[in-house]
Formats: sequence, structure tokens, C-alpha cells
Amino acid sequence: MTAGTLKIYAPVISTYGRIAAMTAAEAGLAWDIVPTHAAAEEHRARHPFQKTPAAEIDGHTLYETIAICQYVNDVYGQGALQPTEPLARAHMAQWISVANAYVFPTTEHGLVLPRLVVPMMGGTPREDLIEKALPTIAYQMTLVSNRLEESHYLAGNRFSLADVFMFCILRAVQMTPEGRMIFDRLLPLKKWINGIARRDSAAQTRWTTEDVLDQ
Ligand SMILES: N[C@@H](CCC(=O)N[C@@H](CS)C(=O)NCC(=O)O)C(=O)O
Repeated sequence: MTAGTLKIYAPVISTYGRIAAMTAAEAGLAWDIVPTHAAAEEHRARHPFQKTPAAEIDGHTLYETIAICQYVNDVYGQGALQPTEPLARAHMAQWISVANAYVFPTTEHGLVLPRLVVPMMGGTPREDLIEKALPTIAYQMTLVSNRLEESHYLAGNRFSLADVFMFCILRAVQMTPEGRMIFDRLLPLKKWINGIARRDSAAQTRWTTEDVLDQ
């Protein structure tokens, strides 16, 4: 397939925009981020539920990150990030679902937004929100770490879309002092995230605010 460009409508620094960009980078497909606010009225035509990203590729408009990633990986990446063996495929789906339904909402609202984004916008973080969320965040990260103790990657022995989703979500957590403390207690998780951070696709999509020291 002749490579086009994946046009990603998302904020320049965003978790899900990065998941789409990293999937394109893994496939050797060029991407452009068109800075977009989820709530912008004109964005509704691309994403009727008003989330980012939406994407344009090959004349199609797609929304929901998993749909964008599967299309890109199937068409441009020979499906390399989606196992075909049924159990590994089920594990990939399971961990993407966990990332989307549980880990992102908990970490985003309980830690990343209050600790990193609110102060960046000149506000004062709600320490009570962080304190309340931390036990759940630590519990969820322990479950991910336990999985990584039994297999190299979330779907099994090969890097998959599940790792792309979880990496981008937990990378933001790793930028907070509280998150770093949890990572320091969960060595399989720490080894996994620092290993993924060394991939070209992670380097090419690195946020300008990404100040994590990989050890
Ligand atoms: N289910 C969506 C979730 C995407 C999502 O939550 N994106 C965030 C940005 S990283 C967003 O749109 N936040 C704005 C909002 O929730 O209003 C997907 O998988 O694409």
C-alpha cells in the first residue's frame, strides 16, 4: 500500500492522540497532529461523541482510537501489532479494554490532570482527589505488573497494540512523583515501560513535557 499520511485531530499533548501516532510510527506511516479540542463544535462532525482523536486516512474519517489503530496496523503495518493466535488476541483485547475502561479514567482524573495539568494552567491541584485515587491506581498498576511478571508483553511474548495503549496511559503516570513511587515498587512494570520508551515509535512521539528519566 502506498503510504499516505494519518491526520490525527487531537491536542498536541494527549494520551490517545499519542496512541494513534505511535501506532503509525510502528507501521512506518507518516502522521500529522492537527491541534483540536474535543469540545470544539466543528469537531463534532468528526467525532459525534466529542472525544479526541478522530483521524483521516485514505479518504476515510475514523473515530475511537482502537478503530484508528487497527486500521493503520492492518493496512500499513501488516497487522504486526495484532496477534492472530486466539488466546494472545484475546489477551490483547482484554488489556486494551482494561486500559480504556479502568486505568485511563482512574489515572487521568485522579492523578494526571490534578497533578500535572491543573498547575500548568495556573490552578491548584485538588490533593483530596489524588489521595483518594492513589490506592486504586496502585492496585490497577499492580495487576498490570503481575501480568508482566508472567509474560514479556501484555498479549504474550510479542509487543502489541495493548502495550501501545497501556504505555501511553502509564507514561503520563510516570511523570508524577506519586506515579514514580508506585513504579519503583513494581519492577516488572518499570522494566516494561522503560523498555518500550526506548522504541523508535516512543521516541518519535515523545511529549515535549515528557521529563521521565528512564532508568
Ligand atoms: N473512547 C475514546 C477515549 C478518548 C479520550 O478519552 N480522549 C481524551 C483525550 S486523551 C478526550 O477526548 N478528553 C476530552 C473529554 O473527555 O472531554 C477513544 O478510545 O478514542
